[in-house]
Amino acid sequence: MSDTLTIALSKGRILKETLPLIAAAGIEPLEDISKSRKLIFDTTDSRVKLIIIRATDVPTYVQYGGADMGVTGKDVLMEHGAEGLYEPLDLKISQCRLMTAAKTDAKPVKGRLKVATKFVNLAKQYYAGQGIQADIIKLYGAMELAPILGLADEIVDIVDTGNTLKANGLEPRELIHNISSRLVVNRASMKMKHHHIQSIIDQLAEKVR
Ligand code: PRT
Ligand code: MG
Repeated sequence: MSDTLTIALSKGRILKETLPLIAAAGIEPLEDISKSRKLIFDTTDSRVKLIIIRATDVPTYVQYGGADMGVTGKDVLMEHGAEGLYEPLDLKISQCRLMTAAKTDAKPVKGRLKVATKFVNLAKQYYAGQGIQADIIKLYGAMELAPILGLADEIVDIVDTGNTLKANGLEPRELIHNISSRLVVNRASMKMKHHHIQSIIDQLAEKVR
């Protein structure tokens, strides 16, 4: 147990870009992750296991030591709070922007602003920082629908090309944060397994550069 290292990877779009990075550190899953229903994978490094979980669960697994290290989006880390996690490396993958967006024909809002988002904490911080009175409505997906159906005046969401907003009659407004995926490490693991973890960080950093 103590000489094996568990790395939590985000399934979905981040995974594809993470696998070539960890391969450069000599870590490759022994079977095709996309063709398996397993959640834990042995790798070409007998001391390293991969777990494949939702991006939003990565900070929690790493924080409680279920995994020693993990990869997830900065948006997820900031929304979670990421208390007790080291964030030693920007992997510069899955880059995107956290933005506000509204209908292209939206009229200025009088009174409190209604904002739909899955990033409730980040949205609260952002509007408070702007001195804007906002009621935040939590959604789990398809935020773009909220302004169209009159649920909200604005959304806070991830934007990459902007095509999704455009296809739904919305436009990006204010940039809140630039986002990329980060390597995170459990604090106790960083002490107990320092040599192993540091060598992986160094190899990833070399590949990112
Ligand atoms: O889908 P699920 O609910 O399981 O989880 P998830 O949506 O968090 O996972 P996933 O794999 O979709 O995204 C994980 C992480 O990828 C995010 O936390 C970001 O850090 C990063 N990322 C990078 C993105 C995008 N690019 C992105 N374009 N996450 C989401 N999108 C979505 C966005 O929400 C919007 O619906 O793509 C759409 C916008 O794309 P454009 O190109 O049309 O602007
Ligand atoms: Mg998604």
